[in-house]
Amino acid sequence: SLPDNSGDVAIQTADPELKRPSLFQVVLMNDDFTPMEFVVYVLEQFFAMNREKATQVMLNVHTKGKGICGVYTKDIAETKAALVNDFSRENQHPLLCEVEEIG
Ligand code: NFA
Repeated sequence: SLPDNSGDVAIQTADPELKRPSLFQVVLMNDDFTPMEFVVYVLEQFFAMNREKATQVMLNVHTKGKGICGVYTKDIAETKAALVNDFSRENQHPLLCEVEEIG
């Protein structure tokens, strides 16, 4: 038998505009107590950095006071920051991860 052609089919006429999502930086804050090796471990595990990159970012946070770990959409940035903060708290370190909207 022939295929059924009777169903309604919506035809797209104009270009739908896709708006780019707002971007958010996940930022790590320096403190006096969290061990450097813990910060490097966090950057490797939660932000997929290799040892060299993680060490570079950790030292940047240590000397400048804060530093960017990555740039994501809102939900992903907030989830990453919450996972890092939970992990730091579980390990009794004061390490703080924040989310900042990019201007
Ligand atoms: N300042 C911490 C120390 O001297 C290391 C650190 C780096 C902490 C980056 C937080 C973020 N042990």
